[in-house]
Amino acid sequence: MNATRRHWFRFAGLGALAPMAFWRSQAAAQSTSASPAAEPSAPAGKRLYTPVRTLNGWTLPHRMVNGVKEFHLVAEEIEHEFAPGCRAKCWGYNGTTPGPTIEAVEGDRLRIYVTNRLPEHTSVHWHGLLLPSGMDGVGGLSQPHIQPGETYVYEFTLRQHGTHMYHPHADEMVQMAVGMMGLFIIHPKSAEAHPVDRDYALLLHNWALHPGTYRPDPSVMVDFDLWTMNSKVFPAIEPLVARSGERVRVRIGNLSMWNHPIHMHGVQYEVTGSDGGRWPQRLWRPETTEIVGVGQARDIEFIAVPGDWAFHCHMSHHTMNAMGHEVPNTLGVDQSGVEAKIRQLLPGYMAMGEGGMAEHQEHTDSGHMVGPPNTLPMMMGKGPFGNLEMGGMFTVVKTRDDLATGDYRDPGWYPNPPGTVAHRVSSDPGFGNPTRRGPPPGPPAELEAKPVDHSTMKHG
Ligand SMILES: [Cu+2]
Repeated sequence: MNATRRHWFRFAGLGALAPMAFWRSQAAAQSTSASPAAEPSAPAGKRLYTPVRTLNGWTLPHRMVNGVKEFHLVAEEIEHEFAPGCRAKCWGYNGTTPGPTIEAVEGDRLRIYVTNRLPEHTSVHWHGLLLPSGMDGVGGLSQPHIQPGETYVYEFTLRQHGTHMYHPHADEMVQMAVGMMGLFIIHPKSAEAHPVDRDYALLLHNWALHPGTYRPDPSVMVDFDLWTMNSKVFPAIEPLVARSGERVRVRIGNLSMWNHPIHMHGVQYEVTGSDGGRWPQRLWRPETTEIVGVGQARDIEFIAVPGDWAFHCHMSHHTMNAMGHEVPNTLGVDQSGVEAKIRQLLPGYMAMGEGGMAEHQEHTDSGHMVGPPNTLPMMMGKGPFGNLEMGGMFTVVKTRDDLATGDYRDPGWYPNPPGTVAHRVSSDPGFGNPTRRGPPPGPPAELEAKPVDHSTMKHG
């Protein structure tokens, strides 16, 4: 058997894991969500703070009992949808992953009941909070584990403000890998200087939901295939909506296994806080990308400017959904002679990647590329000008001039003022006289793109 032949078998053996081979697009509609999206009530009269808005998520209601704010978390197995077409059995709190956001004010006395409806023991660690040692939630160290069926109570006074998180400190590798985490936002006890008009919160995570499977794999250490904001992937992540001129804060926590450089287009945001609270203004610094490290929280703030602005992790694989690995690199390889031969071994094989991977979304969206069940295509999402070719940790900041205070509804795509959109001036590859280095370019014919007519393609 020659080397090429072995190459094919290697490809065939990988079967459905090949990145270019087999994904069928499921409904790739922008911004749909099955999770409960509690509407934080608009500030009624004079409020000390703007309630936090957990994208695709919700805030846990509390009740006041003799001056104590009581919350009740239930750790339990849930069914979760990452985006239409991909669901999994996960573990979370009160029906969702991430669990509901706990929101309170510095100085509050809190009583938090935790009921364990999981098949194994758990605990809750209040990540970043200053509290008595016995309330810190490390199973075996600071308290006995909460056994299945049991309810424990935590009680402490909030002595700080900032962006915090909660998660189990019991069988952590498994329990966090399958979704157990939430945000814990504490507002300062007095009104902030430079108050924010919108206060968004995101929790970053990664998942190993192998193609065709239904349970996230907790044993994976680096090679994840779903990269989520609040346990959703693009295009199911809600947009961050704002009115032009509003001050917007985005609180970002990271309980994944990777650091995430969070990049925003259109503004220089300022990094203004963390789980250390809102920093003194002399420590704020302008950035357009901020690494949110594992276990860290970062707050960014900006004054919203009109437009549709990408907001995403800058690790390019973190803005993709499931993909294959260790497959041959076909970039620049003429596959026209081999596709039919490979199909004898692997029915339905499609030669792809010769000129890049952008055509992947065309293949999946047109429906003739069939993938494993319950597995999202690597690239998804439609914009006003075509495919977005994104997945994972990607969403859009949508700023408009005419939104009402507290209106978080998706305003649709940005109506660009006339004359402000990049546009074609030529279809001739030899256009103009650009300064360049290297040998003279080949004749224009070599640069000709080969269009793919997906309406007539038949595969397999
Ligand atoms: Cu990332």
